[in-house]
Amino acid sequence: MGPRTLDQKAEALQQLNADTHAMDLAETRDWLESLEDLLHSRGHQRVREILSELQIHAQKRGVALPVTSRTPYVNTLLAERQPPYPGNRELERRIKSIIRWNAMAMVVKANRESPGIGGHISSYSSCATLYEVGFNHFFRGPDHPCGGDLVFFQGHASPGVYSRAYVEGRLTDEQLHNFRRDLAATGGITSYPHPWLMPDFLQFPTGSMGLGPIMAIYQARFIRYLDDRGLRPYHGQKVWAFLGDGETDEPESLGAITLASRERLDNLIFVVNCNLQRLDGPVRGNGSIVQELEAVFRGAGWNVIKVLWGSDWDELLARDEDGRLARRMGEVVDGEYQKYAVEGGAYIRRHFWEADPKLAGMVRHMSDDQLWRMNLGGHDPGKVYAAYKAAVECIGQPTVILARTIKGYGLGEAGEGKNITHQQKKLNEEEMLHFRNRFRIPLNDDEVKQTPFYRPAPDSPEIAYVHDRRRLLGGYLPQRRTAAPDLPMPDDTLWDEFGAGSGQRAVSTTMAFVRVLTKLLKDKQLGRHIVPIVPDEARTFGMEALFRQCGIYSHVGQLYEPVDADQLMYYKEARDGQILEEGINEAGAMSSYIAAGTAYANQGVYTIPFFIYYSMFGFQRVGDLMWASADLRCRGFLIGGTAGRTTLNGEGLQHQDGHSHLLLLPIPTVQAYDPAFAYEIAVIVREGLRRMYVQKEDIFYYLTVGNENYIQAAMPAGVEEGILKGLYLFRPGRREGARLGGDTPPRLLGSGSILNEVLAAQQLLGERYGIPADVYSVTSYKQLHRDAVDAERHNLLHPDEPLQVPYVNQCLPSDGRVVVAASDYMKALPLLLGRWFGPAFVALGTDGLGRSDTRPALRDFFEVDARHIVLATLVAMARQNQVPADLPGKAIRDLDINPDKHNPWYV
Ligand SMILES: Cc1ncc(C[n+]2csc(CCOP(=O)(O)OP(=O)(O)O)c2C)c(N)n1
Ligand SMILES: [Mg+2]
Repeated sequence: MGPRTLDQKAEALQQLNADTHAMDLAETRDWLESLEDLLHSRGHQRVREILSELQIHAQKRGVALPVTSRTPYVNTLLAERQPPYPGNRELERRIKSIIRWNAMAMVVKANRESPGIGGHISSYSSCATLYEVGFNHFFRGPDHPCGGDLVFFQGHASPGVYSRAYVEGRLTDEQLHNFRRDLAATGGITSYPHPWLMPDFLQFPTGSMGLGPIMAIYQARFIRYLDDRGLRPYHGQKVWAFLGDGETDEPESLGAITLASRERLDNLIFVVNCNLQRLDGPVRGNGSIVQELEAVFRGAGWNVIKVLWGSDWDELLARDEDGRLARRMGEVVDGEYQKYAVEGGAYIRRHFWEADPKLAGMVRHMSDDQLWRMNLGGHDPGKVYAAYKAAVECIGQPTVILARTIKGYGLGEAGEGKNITHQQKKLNEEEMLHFRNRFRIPLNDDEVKQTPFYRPAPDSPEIAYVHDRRRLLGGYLPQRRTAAPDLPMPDDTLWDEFGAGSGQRAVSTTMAFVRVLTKLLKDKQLGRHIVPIVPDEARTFGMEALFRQCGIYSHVGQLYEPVDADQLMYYKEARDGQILEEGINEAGAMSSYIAAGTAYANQGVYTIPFFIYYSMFGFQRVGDLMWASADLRCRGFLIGGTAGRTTLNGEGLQHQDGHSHLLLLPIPTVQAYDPAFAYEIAVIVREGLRRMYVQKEDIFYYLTVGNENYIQAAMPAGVEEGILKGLYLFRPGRREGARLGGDTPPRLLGSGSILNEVLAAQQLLGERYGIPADVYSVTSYKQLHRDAVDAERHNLLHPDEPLQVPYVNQCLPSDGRVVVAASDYMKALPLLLGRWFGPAFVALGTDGLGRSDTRPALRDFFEVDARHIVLATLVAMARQNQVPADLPGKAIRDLDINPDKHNPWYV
């Protein structure tokens, strides 16, 4: 008989559920016991194999398994396997406290004396242990037999780095006192790491977030490249990148992590300081940044080590047999964790532990204060040491350490864990006393008011320990050294062919450049130091012959037979390949360029990068990396291919670069050129090699090259200096037989392939109007502009001395002759020199969004073709009364120009 009432039915159902539940539990227990047996008898590897088999089987039977690359919210490394700590914990704690004090004092003092000068206290406060364990036990200095590690410190944690150097005796009181006062008479130390401002000290500028991580990845890969190519043997040097959890929001931070795992870069270690906060507030208030990053990195194939809980938690976690505590840890969102740091023990008990009576029971014996003080993994040297040790011992994978910390650790009321903490720059007296007490700094109350820097006596155990540790590890860090063996320059004959011109053959400047590069690569001595870098554009630039000649770098060689193996120019990958083919990835390619261009400082060897890319996707796309390369004192050649808004014709729109020469203007170290002919390229590259690798100037070169084929002229005599300075007379107009303007021949200026339009205009002016015009090639507006403003500045500051005449006016005196400049870049580029070109000056350029069409149509549209150059010349001459006033009007009809045509500036 079945149950009759509703109550009875419910009761029966409950009983059934209870039975099923009990069965489930028993079954789960059985499985777990089997697993335990297996683990015991056969070990980890066998357990992994069985689980993998089970997974495959379940999948075959159609059981959808959740795909997850997250593990529970606990430490990755087991407490019972934690290695013993090799250092003196008590001494290290005292040293770290002193470093914390000075880092804080540096910022507080600076802001007391110069309100608004800025600086950061809370970031270093959170990562002090992460740095100190590294300094005491891991970071190898430059004298280590394995070569010094390269450490990318978080830019705004620099007070901590300075403070350690102060304790080491490498920085003075005075320098600390002048933190963020670069211009102080007695010398200061700079806000963010900067190799120009502290050239013997700082290696990597990390002030712009996201660039450190991506540069670190390519740096680690470049170390492999140098080894594989026999340029510098690898002895275990590591690249450490410290970054903030907020910093991982930047696409550059995570955008290249798959390269690191694909290339098995076990010489790379990321340490993400997961203090759960960025500038404004929580990084993932409603989620978990640690879990998110774990999934991302694990999915990308990295070795992920979570360092979340300090040893205070070990015992509780060991008692957590049913995984309740771990589950609870994983439930709490970051915004709530942040609140625990601020609110204290009673709050933690109520909101964390009492969410589950069994958990509440686990900590009943503990006081609120004890609950609050339970340390996090990133503040526990034992946990951090274990993670670093596992990271440096990891083989075949890069490692990321996700370490939980508290932002503003130790600041107490002044900002520990608070949303305002990032901006905290001042501490009042009470807060300072609290800091002193918390870190037991041996200063009395009166001294604290003065906030002195504190360094124990040279013979103190602390100072002895600091020096001992660094001695064992191979010297102090950070440190920047620039000793590299000199490079042999190619024989002068290498350049000869470029002066001869191309005869009857139409050739583009891109082809000419590739020829220069090919010859350099073949040079017996210099060739191997050259690093060609392309972001999937080698064929675009006609460089495919280099694939075979030099090989494409691949650490594993070529594991397949390429489809074009039977052809001469097949796609050859090789372990000693020279070309870095970075894929469609300008940011990565630029990071490789930086690694190669700074190898003289970071690897003790000169390598010469030639990074060739679509010019549109350079300064515009990865401009901040280009700025960073200047900060880094990087040397090398950037080659902007398919340049010029009308020279790259059909491609149109987002590909057409009419402004890269403007975008680079702010970068002081770039020498920029828009060459028209092969010989100009040869002269510029040759000089670049000389200045960067013989004279050792920390500059770099940018050359735009075009894909328009035309006859490459032979080099006129004596123009080298002009090419380098930015301007020279290429073809004077024929004065004899002139009908107009014979006394005041106009000057026509052209650059890149637009020089051909200028030459055509010269011819038209002569043939149709009897006007002799002189044609100048402007190879660089930037060089001319800098020279002119330098002269102007000199004249301003030295009013009693004879006037310096800028180079542009030495060539083109302001004598009333008309100057018309035509460029394939925006008018603003020639207009830079407007003041020096005099009143009769007209700039023609390619302003506006691109269009796809033929070159003649585009040059008409943008008004930079020969006809428009002629018209501009006539108009300017008419204004100067050098030709009849009605001539321009006639010319408009003659030249078939529509005066009411669309203004290309507007779409
Ligand atoms: C590209 C860039 N954008 C913004 C900033 C300004 N900034 C400096 S520190 C910071 C917050 C950093 O947070 P996080 O990375 O979590 O570091 P934490 O200080 O918490 O360790 C911001 C937004 C910058 N330096 N670079
Ligand atoms: Mg942060």
